[in-house]
Amino acid sequence: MKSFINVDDIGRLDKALAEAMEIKNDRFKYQCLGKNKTLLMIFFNNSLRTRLSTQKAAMNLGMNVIVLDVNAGAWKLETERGVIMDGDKSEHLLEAIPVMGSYCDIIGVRSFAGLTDREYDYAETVLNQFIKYSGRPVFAMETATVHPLQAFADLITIDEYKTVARPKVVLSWAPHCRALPQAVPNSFAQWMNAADVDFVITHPEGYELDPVFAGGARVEYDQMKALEGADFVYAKNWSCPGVTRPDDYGKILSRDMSWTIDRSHMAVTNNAKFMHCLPVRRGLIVTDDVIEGPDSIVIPEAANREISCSVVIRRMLEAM
Ligand code: AN0
Ligand code: CP
Repeated sequence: MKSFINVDDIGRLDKALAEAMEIKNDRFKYQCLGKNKTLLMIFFNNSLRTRLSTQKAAMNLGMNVIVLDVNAGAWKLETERGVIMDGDKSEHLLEAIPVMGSYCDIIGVRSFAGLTDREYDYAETVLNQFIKYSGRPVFAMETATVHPLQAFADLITIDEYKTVARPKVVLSWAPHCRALPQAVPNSFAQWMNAADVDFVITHPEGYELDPVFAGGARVEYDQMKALEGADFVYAKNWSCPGVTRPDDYGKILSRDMSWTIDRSHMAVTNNAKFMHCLPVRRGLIVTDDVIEGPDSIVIPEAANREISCSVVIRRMLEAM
């Protein structure tokens, strides 16, 4: 595997899930595979889970790991071409990328959407420059439009916790005080569309996800109706994807607190499990009692990030 961005990159999901279980049962089974190989993780944005789980996965596979927080000590990087660099940015990404590639064997990139220029974000400009100029296999650790390590971990978690062969999975928008990217819901929709589940998305008008990711999924604008009989409730906020309202790309369109997942929402489900990628703001996305309740699986969900990442890095190492 040369890059890990979309669900297609992982191939058959049943095979990927079997590999995930194999690694979960013996995390150090392939600890010789990464000997003398180096993973470089590059963060343009904050992280807790991705940083720790990716490092752990690489260490399980015997790799060395280097982490670069671009905003904490590195030269400020220019990402646009054709600019006169007389501002605060000392180095261009187009030199920095091949230099970084020369010190490692695999690169993970976290680079969120700027949420001001839809075309720039949805072209995955930064990620594609890493793919083009690093000379290394590259995986997304949440980029402008995707978070595949999260979606894969979510799929593993749903597979572990499902009580029926084809569970009903509901992705529900929920309110938030800041404009957030669409990467998590995009990837979750893409992976759920590929998985054997009954998938429904619910959100207020204007929050329609890009059909490249969500195409084919059922959208139900009545949140309570969508949640009826759900086996999994996957809550997430995202800002306007600019699909039905191009001028509002990246904006907050609704602060409707009736969308916050509380006990009354969970009551209409089929004893659904509650999921969220974390970090989550209580009182906005979900109430304390729901996230602390017996049906909340956010912690095992986060723990599965180590597993999804192990499968991905293992595949990349084996392809070298
Ligand atoms: C990010 C987001 O919504 O994309 C990261 C989630 C994994 N969340 C925040 O910025 C709070
Ligand atoms: N879920 C997730 O990617 O969390 P972090 O932003 O903490 O890495």
